[in-house]
Amino acid sequence: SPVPTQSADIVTLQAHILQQQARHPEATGQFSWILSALAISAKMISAHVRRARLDDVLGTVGNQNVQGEQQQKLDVIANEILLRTLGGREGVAIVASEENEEPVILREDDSAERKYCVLFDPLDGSSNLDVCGSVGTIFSILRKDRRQRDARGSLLQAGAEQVAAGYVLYGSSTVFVLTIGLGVDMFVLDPAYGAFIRVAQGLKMPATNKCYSVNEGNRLSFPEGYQHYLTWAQEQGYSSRYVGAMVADVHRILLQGGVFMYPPTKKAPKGKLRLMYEANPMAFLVEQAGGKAMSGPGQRILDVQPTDIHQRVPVVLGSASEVDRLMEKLSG
Ligand code: AHM
Ligand code: MG
Repeated sequence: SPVPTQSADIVTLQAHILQQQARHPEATGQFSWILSALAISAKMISAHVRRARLDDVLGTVGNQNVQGEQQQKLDVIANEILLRTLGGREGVAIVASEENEEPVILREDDSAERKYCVLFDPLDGSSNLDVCGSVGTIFSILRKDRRQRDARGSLLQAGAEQVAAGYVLYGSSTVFVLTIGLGVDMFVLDPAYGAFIRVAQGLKMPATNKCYSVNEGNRLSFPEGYQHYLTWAQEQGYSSRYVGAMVADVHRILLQGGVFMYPPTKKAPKGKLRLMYEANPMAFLVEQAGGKAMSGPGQRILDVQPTDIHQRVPVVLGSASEVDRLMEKLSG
């Protein structure tokens, strides 16, 4: 393809981060380094995801690959990539992963500089890998609370306190979606150049769309209000779309509108999704794109005060009008 002459129009994720940093003269660059660690992690995980099925067959029965190394599951690999890249960044005090029972304290917070906590779900929806389906990485960044000595204590902040959040979708393209509280920006990995290129700024989700995304196999065990909403939506001729990987399902809602939900079920009375690794970062993005994210009537996800870093919450998010309608059905 021809080399574009208007190269000033091409903005990479790195350039975008530097542009944002320049708008904050007081910034030390610590935060920018954290975002760049997430970007390189995304490229590394993407490279592994693209080879997942091949690495499987190239390894032998004893779970060893051709080099005779023990093969690891991709969730473990993704988790280690993030821990390693974030571990090298001065600004990160604590990391917490959906894959680790305990948060990892990287640095004591005794310097004058502000430190951050990074929470992530390294490979969300990883069962999709068996069928070459989409998977993702979700992350959330909080300021380290200096008053808290204990690591869990400094992490237990409501989602409204997030300074940044985003996800990486490993789909037909690798897409990086980010908010630092100034709208939502989207980048696509150019595999030829190895760079994330900005493709959209200030993303706004459509105000409405006749589409819902839910594991409908669980329908009979949803609270009644959800079932009423689904019946109503079907009568209106809504479409149903469900990948079973939150990143892919929320990405569709973000771009096309509609509603995504993971309601309480008999098996999972608080739903399946985790507040700090899945619900909060997605809620921040959705609100920044003009949508809504609720856990129940009157309960904004971002206002939920966490009591445990691994706690679960019911999730309803998407176009404001759809979320409102579902909340009305839930309140009876
Ligand atoms: P995981 O973190 O173990 O991968 O589980 C989270 C995933 C989400 O990506 C997805 O929305 C949900 O589980 C699907 O669950 P279900 O198979 O019950 O519909
Ligand atoms: Mg997950």
